[in-house]
Amino acid sequence: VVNKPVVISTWNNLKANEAAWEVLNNNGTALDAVEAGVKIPEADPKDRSVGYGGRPDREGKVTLDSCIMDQHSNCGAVAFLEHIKHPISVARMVMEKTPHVMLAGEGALQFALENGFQKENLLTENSEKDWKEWLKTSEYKPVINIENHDTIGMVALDHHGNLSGACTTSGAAYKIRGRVGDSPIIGAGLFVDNEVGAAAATGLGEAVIKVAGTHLVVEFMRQGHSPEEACKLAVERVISKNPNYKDLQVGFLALNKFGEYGGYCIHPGFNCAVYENDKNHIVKMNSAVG
Ligand code: SD4
Repeated sequence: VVNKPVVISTWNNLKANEAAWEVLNNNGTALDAVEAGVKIPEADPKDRSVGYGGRPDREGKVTLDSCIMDQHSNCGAVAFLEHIKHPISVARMVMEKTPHVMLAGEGALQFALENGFQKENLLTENSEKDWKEWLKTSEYKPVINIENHDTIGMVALDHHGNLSGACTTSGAAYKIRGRVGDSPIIGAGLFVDNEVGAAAATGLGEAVIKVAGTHLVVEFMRQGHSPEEACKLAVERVISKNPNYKDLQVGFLALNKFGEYGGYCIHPGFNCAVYENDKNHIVKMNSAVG
């Protein structure tokens, strides 16, 4: 069986999809594809929610959360990692070179440095300027504003019929130092089961963690639901467990074994970038509210 590859990622990450597609098109693995894909926004200073250029915590420090999962259910993650431009590659190294799944904070940094990653300053002038502006009021409230969400979650299906996924973010802007969101947590920000499908989440991480969001999406697909239905059911679960759901955004995307995909969100405004049949395009996802 020759499978048609598909890549889907959160928000407007067409360029990330291109990098992933190049890997898939050359008969590469979904694992290599998702790593190559999410490295694009990680290195882009204009992407203010991922890697280099990401918005800092309330103390002005950029801290990163990432995870990766392959078709064998191997997974690796880093949380609260500083100074490393490509946390996804550190997460992959944790998966492949250690007996562990997750490394956090200083230990994650030490591991990265010992394995050839360079220490870099990730706070750009623009992000520093915005942070100083924010300090004037120091008001922290989660916003449903679309611009504040461009974490990348990406899942892919390769020619071999295998699924993998990656998720990487600088997390919530101006968060309390040490805060870890859903993005590096397997089953929350990302989940892959090669027998069924894969899912990624974006939005307010705390709301996603509460329902083990992406694991839930994959389990709904296992029960026979389409990717969009599975995401919708998971969004309804988020809503039922968060009385303040009107003040927060969560979006899920999903891809099943057959290459079918879909997504769903609480508020309008969540879209995904999909690369399929040599076409890279933006797909608007349906929402529960409005
Ligand atoms: C977090 N889920 O750290 C991430 C943020 C996000 O688009 O997705 N932003 O809670």
